[in-house]
Amino acid sequence: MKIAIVCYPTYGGSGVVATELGKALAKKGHEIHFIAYEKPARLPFFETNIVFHEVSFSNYPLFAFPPYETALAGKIFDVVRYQHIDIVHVHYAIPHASAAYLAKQILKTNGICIPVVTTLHGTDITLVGKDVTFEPVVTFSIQKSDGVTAVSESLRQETFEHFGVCNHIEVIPNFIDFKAFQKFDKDHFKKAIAPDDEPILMHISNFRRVKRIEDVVGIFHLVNQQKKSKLLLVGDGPERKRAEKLCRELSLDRDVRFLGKQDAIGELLAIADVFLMPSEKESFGLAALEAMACEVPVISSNAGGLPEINIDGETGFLSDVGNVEEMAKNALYILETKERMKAFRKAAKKQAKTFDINNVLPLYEAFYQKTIDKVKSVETCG
Ligand code: GMT
Repeated sequence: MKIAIVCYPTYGGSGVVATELGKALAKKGHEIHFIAYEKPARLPFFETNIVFHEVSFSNYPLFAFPPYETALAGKIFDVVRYQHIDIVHVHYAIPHASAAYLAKQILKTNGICIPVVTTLHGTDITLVGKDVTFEPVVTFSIQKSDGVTAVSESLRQETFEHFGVCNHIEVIPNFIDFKAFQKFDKDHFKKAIAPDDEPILMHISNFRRVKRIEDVVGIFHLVNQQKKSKLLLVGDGPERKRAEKLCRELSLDRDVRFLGKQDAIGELLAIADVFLMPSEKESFGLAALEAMACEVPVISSNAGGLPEINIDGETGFLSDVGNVEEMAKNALYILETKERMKAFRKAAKKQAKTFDINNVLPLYEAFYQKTIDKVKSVETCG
């Protein structure tokens, strides 16, 4: 199949899922065309069967806001028409789904029927998409997509509850590539961070408000009072400054390290003992799954799709959003004995295995084929 994938080029979330999906499909022989405003972070310099198309345009002084959606629709049109694409798959509804709809209509006037699949990822539904300005456009473009997928059952339900859509939404969960995420041997690195063999707690995110970084610091503060530990914070974003200030106020700066944006996530997770994800909202929690694949138990909130990944009392623990005391208590419980730690690590990996990319990839391929067949049977173009 020739597949155009529209995504954000960012370090985490939907951009990572889209890139890893495209890379895996390319390895299976599909021809993948990425469309984004920058080369996606996890896209290598060159890979067989992969082409990157940058959405770029010269701005004009009249535009206070560059018309990105129009430029994207134009780029989708161009790629589909001249690369003879079979299906367009957009990740994150805003503004990708509506841009794809516009491109689809233009292509129709050129005699080309292009099927469009939209994957809903999280904040496009649970946060940004609910904004009164975006809501009607999100609803419309979901309804007009030929196929819609959501990354968790929770997100699917929330889409039905908050948007007046009645189309079928297929749940295709996020996935993990065990070649990149497994427990690598990084003992020298662990020693450098925790010379006295202190447990290492880790958090990885884009440091947005929704991630509740202050809770991450709060949990660590309580754990550290009982058991000398280290906290590694990976990623960057708007809340980092506040978190740094909080660490200074709590005199934690010697035990907390901010590592900023990192590429080798699997290698960092190799030295972690507990992963923290106390998010306010989390449609899936890909970073938690990556941690589990690296045998790191997860202390998380019970928001959104997290209970679909993290099994309470087995692969880690779930608590109500904001219950920092309970989260700290649970982290200490896991860390209490080597045997307990081992059991949680084993269960985390076992659960992560159910999201192996080799199980999830065929679900996408089948969904593409079903969508192509549906469009062929109902639309007449050219
Ligand atoms: O808000 C983010 O963390 C980024 C966002 C995205 O779409 O880029 O992440 C969402 O998609 C991820 C991949 O499907 C999910 O693992 C995250 O849970 C989800 N984030 C939220 O729901 C907050």
